[in-house]
Amino acid sequence: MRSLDPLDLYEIDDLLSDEERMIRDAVARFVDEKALPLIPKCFDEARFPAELIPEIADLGLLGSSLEGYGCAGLNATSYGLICQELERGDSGLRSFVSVQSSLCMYPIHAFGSEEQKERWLPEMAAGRVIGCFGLTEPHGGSDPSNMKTRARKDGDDWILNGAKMWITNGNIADIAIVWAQTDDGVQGFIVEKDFDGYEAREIHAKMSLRASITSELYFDNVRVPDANRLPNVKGLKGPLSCLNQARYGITWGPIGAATACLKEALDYCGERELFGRPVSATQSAQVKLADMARRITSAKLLSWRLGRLKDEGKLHPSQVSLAKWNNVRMALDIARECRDLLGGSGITLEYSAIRHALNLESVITYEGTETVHQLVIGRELTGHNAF
Ligand code: TGC
Ligand code: FAD
Repeated sequence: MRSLDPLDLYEIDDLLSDEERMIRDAVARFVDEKALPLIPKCFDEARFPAELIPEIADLGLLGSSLEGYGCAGLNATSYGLICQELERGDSGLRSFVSVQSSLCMYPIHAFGSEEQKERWLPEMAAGRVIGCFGLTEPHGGSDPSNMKTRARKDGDDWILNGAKMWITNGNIADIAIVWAQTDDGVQGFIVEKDFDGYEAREIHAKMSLRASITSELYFDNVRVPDANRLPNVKGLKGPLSCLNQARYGITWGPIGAATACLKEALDYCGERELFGRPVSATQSAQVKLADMARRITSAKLLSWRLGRLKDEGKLHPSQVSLAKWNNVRMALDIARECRDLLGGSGITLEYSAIRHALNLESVITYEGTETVHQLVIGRELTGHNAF
């Protein structure tokens, strides 16, 4: 009987096109050769490896699923595989690309004027302009309809006041896509880093996503020209449709983190001999490892199906919620279990399990907490809004 690849028991590789496999393998090489040698030290020092940005851009990973304006125009599965491989390295790398691509370039592409697209997108695809996305506010991110940041019209300009919290890339961003309440509903503004009254303050002492920058943003009477307002969307569906794009990618990312953990646990338990046999020859280790393979396989099939639905233009936000909930929970549980299988070694940065577990504590909270996604599914099933 042929033996199966322990990291792909269902031969899901065969469901991918040659191009999709080629893209995945190129990102995997970058992660193995360039990112992983840096990441544990960056995590230890709480530093984002900004030196990787030019190569991430050269690989075409910024705005990869957008058409035109220097973007690669890849399909949804390819974008997912990019997220998967980056997060096999570290959730912080995937976060950087998610925010730049899905939360900053996507809204300019989908809702911006032609001038805004031409001004910002090629520079962002080249990694020369970095973006951040300001939706969450200090008083409660799950309920963005209670938005207090406000923009009021003043002649041809807007005056922006308020604060945003937990903003990825905040302190390295050249522009912030800021969502603010106006007399006409929620609107999006491109705030440039040197606008008077705008300030980003880095959040320190994080125990999660340490190789990523997280900031607070402050707006004190910031004057924003109307030319920097995204003209083609009003209402919360603007930011929420950006979240749809990013959450789709996030369903794939944790598959990478979980696969890295499973591989590490298989290697470790195969070599570690206790009571006269390898740990991997014990029933309890095998049950744990088998359960990980089962959950990773299911997660891969969910994301693969989502990718095909997305390319067919049939993706529903509730489908994304189900996969974001399932796949992040899967990876968080697996990372914690692998940490345990590694014994004392599992608490150091020499191995990746604890780093992935700590990172995934953020991933399960951002882009809609686990509870938010459960309630989206509950509403889809029952028709009752339980928020
Ligand atoms: P509701 O107020 O009823 O709807 C407002 C309008 O939005 C539309 N809509 C959507 N459109 C596109 N995609 C979606 N997923 C959408 N969900 C809703 C809706 O149709 C409506 O349109 P219209 O035309 O009728 O006005 O909103 P709701 O009741 O559906 O939403 C409630 C809830 C709780 C699900 C929503 O507020 C929510 O998702 N809250 C969580 C907020 C969140 O996820 N924040 C994330 C911030 S960004 C981030 O975390 C980045 S981390 C990045 C990284 O580092 O990787
Ligand atoms: P809250 O909304 O206050 O939630 C607190 C608790 O209440 C949670 O357990 C939640 O599940 C629960 N809860 C909420 N609603 C209900 C309900 N109806 N019933 C029962 N329980 C409920 N945001 C951005 O805009 N841009 C970014 O780039 C960004 N990057 C981030 C990076 C990191 C590292 C982190 C940690 C967060 C980031 N966020 C970003 C913010 C993130 O989206 C929010 O943290 C998230 O939406 C939750 O908001 P909150 O932290 O205010 O928690």
